[in-house]
Amino acid sequence: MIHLSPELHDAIQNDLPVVALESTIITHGMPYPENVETALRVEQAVRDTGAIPATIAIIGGKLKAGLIKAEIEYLGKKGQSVIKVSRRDMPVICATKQDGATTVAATMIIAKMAGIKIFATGGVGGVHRGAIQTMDISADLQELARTNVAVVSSGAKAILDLPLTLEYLETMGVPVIGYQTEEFPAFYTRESGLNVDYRIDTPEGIASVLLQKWELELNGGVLIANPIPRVYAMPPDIIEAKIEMAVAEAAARSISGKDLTPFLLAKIEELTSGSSLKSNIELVLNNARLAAHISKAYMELRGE
Ligand code: PSU
Ligand code: MN
Repeated sequence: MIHLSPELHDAIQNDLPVVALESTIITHGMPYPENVETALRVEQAVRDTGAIPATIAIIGGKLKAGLIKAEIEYLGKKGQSVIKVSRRDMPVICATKQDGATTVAATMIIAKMAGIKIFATGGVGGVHRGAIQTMDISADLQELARTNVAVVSSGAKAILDLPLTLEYLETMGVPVIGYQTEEFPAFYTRESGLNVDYRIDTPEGIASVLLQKWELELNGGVLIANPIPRVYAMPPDIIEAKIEMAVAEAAARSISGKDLTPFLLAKIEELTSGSSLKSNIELVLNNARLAAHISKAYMELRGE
C-alpha cells in the first residue's frame, strides 16, 4: 500500500533511526524556491545528525515515504496547486490518483504505516482563534490523539489560540513535552506565557517516555515542543501585531477551512518583509535535528 524508497526500506528493515517529514510545509507553508531548498536542507540536517530522512507525500495516488529530490522539486514547484491532504482527503486523492501534500495528520498516518515513530515539522495545527464561532480545529490534534507517532514541533503556530490548543490536547490525552523548557513555545517566539505538561532535557529522556507510552498501549502521539533558537526568534510584540492584522484580513475576506493556515503564513511573511520565513526555516531545521537525536535514542533503547 505504501511505496518506500530503497534506502528507507533498508533503514526500516535494519532498525536504523528514521525521521518522517511532511510535504504540506513544502507546498503550502513556504514559497518556491525557499520551500525546496528548505526541504533538502532539512533532510541533510537529519542525515548530519545520524538518521535517515523520510519525506512523505501522495504522488499519483500512491502513498510515498522517502521522496527523492526530483519529487520534492516537483511538489515544491507546483506549490499550492497541489491538494493539501489531511486524513479526510486521503481516500479520494488515492482513488482518483492525484498528487497530495500531506499535513501533519496525514503524514502521521503514513509514517505509522511505514513503521516510523518520530516526525519533525515546524508547528502543528491547532485550535484557531475564533474557534468558538467557527469550530476550526485542526485535524492534527485528533491525529495526535489516536496515532502512535511523536511529533517534534516549535509548539503550535502562533496564529492559533494556544490556550485552547493546550486544553484540547489535555482532553485528548496527548502529552506535551517541553525540550529544555517549561514554557510552551509559540512558533516564531520562545514564549507564550503557557506551560508545557512536562519538561525533559535530553533526547534519551524523551525516547524513554515514548517507549513507555506505547509499551503500555496508551495509543496516540506525543507533542514535543522545541523552542526556536534564540538568535532566530522574532520580537513577540511585533509578531503578535502582524498576526492580528493577518487574522483580521482573513476574517474580512471570509477565508476559512484548509485555506486559512496557508493564507495566514503567507500574509505574515509579507507583513514582516520575509523575516517570519527566515524564522520558520530555522525552527524546522532545529526540529529536524532534535527529532534525529530522539529517533537514535529511541532505537537504542528499544534494542535493549
Ligand atoms: N508547520 C509549518 N508550516 C506549515 C504547516 C506546519 O511550519 O505549513 C502545515 C502542516 O502541514 C499542518 C498544517 O498540518 O499546516 C495545519 O493546517 P490546518 O490548520 O488547516 O489543519
Ligand atoms: Mn482547519
